[in-house]
Amino acid sequence: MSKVVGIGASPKRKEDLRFVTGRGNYVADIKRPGMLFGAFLRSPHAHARLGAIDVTAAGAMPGVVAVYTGEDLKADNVGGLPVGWGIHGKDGNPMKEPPHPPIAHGKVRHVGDAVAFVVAETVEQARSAVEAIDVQYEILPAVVSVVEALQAGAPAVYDDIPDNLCCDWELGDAAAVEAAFIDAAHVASIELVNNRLIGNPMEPRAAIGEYDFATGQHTLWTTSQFPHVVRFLMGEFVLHIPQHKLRVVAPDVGGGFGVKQFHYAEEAVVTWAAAKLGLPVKWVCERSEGFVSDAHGRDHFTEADLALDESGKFLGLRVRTLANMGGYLSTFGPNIPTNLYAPLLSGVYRMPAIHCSVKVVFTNTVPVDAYRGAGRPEATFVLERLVDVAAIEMGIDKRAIRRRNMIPTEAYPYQTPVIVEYDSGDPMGCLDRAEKLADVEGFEQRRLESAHRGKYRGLGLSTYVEACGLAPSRLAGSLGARGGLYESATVRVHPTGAVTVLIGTHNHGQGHETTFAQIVSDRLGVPFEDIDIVCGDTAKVQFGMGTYGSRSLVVGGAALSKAADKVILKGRKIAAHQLEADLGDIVFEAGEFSVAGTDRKKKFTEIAGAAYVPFDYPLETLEPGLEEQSYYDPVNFTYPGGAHFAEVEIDPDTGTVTLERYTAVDDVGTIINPMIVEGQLQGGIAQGVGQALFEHGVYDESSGQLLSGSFMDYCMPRADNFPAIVVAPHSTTCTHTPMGVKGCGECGTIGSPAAVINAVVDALQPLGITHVDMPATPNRIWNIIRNSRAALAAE
Ligand code: MCN
Repeated sequence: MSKVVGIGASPKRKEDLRFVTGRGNYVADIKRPGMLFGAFLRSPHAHARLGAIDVTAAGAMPGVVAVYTGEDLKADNVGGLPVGWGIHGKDGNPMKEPPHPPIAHGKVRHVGDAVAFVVAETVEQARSAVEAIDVQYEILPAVVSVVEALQAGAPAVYDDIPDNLCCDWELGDAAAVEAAFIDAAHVASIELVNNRLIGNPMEPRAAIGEYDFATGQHTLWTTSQFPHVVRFLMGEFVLHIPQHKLRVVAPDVGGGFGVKQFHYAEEAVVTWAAAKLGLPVKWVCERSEGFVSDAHGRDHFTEADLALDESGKFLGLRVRTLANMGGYLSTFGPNIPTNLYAPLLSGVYRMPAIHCSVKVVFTNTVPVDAYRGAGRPEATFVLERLVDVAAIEMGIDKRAIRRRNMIPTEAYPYQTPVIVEYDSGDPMGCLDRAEKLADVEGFEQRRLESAHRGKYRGLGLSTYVEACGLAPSRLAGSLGARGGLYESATVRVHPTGAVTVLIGTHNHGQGHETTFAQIVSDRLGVPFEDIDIVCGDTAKVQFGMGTYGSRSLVVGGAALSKAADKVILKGRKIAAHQLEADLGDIVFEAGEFSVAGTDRKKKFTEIAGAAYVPFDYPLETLEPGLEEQSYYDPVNFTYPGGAHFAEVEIDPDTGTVTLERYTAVDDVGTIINPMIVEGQLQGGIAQGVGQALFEHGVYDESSGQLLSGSFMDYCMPRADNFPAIVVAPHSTTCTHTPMGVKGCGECGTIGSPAAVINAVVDALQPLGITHVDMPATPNRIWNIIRNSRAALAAE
């Protein structure tokens, strides 16, 4: 039976029936009449000058329709891939922004850089022909590490940027921080690596281009988190197609995790080639190809110092980070290690002074951009590792030092020294609840039991705060964004009262079809089954900014809520006319418009019908129809936060770290769907644990080859790596979002890496260890144990 399903309920996800019954519609599933298939030749070298490219043999192979190189695109005036965010250095100069051709010309800058594109009748023919292209490479020395790239004499990724420095950026008050360090009773220091990650969503990227000569209309089907932004960037800057002549469709997308949040070369190449050939052209990424062509994440080297007084109170934080951008600037690359990183360094603490400098650096690696959490896990990792180091060095309990510095809930709104003002939160409450759920009291007993079996056991804690819900446009603009960051929603009420929502966000696993339907059901009293959520097609949906930065609910949901408000207001006007009452006397509740204090009422369905059959209708003052639209630009970020405990056991004989327990208490504001939020948190935690224990994008230092370029070498976490994860809410209400909601999509990845590594270090603390870099693989841990035992024996 159809019924209203409101906020706070956990119905089954609307979208899951088609997924679990194999009826999803992914780009790879789409077939167009006469469709051709494309394959890319990708550079096997990390850094090389391109000489002659002989495509004669490839072009003559069976089924081959065309072979294109970077020179062909250049000759046709195809532009470079634009960057969506421009930052400025501490000297006031803009970042270096070299061109990023969709297919390389002149030079290749990383293994996997596109060199040519073959179009053939079958994908096998296209792939065979790729092998027959003869390229003259003049191999150049490559540099893959950020530290090396800044050394004098390092190979220059760009001839005109000899120091490889894209931007030398800073935030905060350097003088205040220096003064804090002069007064400090103790300074804790750390040097750490935030390891490179490769997203690997379950569905690899794919794109189909099509051109209709009759209408001059181009269509791109793509695995994207933000089809409207792709339409804008590709149409305006790369292919010079007017917006109304370009349709971008992102149908079902099998996970993005940030990786599908950029405008990629392949999208432009298939769209361009389809128009050249007059036939649709499809490209589907192979898994191994994805390893060297999907944007990577993280890859920082950081030195940081924390100044404390004798009681363990924080006085100041100094952070120096080198951030790897790879061989080209990806769409949001420069924004991630700067604006999404430094403003989060205060965490949930009163930190009187912060200064963060970030050198953003080119190397001969795959471009680096946002990956779930994007900058915020990196900031949390620096801070929460440093707090543990300070606690160990000063002999203060790790929970006590945090409590001593936490922002009390009554101090909100809280202005940090690094731009952001937290509107609400209760970090102490989160920690209290997490401590209980994690049975911290029982830990000592569990440690003894592990020791009894010859194992080391450790307990790690990380608190965190996140800025999400990107973003207040004006603030983002002042920080270098090259576009607004509002969101849009249309509520289309049909004559029967059923509703179609057109929303500018994109659902690729987060359950929007369910949670957004819950919002509408709750607000309009419309049965859950009678509501459809439509996204991902620029021909259907008004301009929207898409899904990333855990923005869909707090920005998109807010637009939806406001559009629903407008529907209610119009409905009240119709009801006032029909019930012959003043507008002020009409109340809307539980799907009914009634005259306050009377039993005179009209159902939502009756009003919807009247809007489209306006016989008894105030036509003099009101247009027929019931469809409302809203664009919502947030006034601030939302600031979810929480406390995560990880408990690990280490086998000293093998170095294997086993995650024994994981407890997360998170403040995500009002919760629309508890089941979906729990799933988001669990998924995020699994990804964060993956970073902490398993995953690492490793490059060979001299050749620039990606050594972990397949699932044989890149270790994704698996279900049997996890205990049952305990997730519990501790919510405070966001003061500025319409429903009091905060984002939740990235929280798990933010708290977990530091919690796990803090647990690993805790287990190894008796050996004198104060830091372990990620990932804490058996090899790394075994070596640490062996070396520290040897050092202890030598003392
Ligand atoms: N939600 C809720 N109550 C809250 C907060 C959120 O019920 N207080 C619900 C939302 O309505 C939505 C889901 O939880 O259904 C996530 O909401 P939100 O925090 O708004 O995040 P987004 O929907 O914007 O998703 C983006 C975020 C990011 S940035 C990455 S990366 C990520 C993630 O979500 N990628 C994912 N979660 C993912 N989950 C899956 N399955 N696949 C991905 O690629």
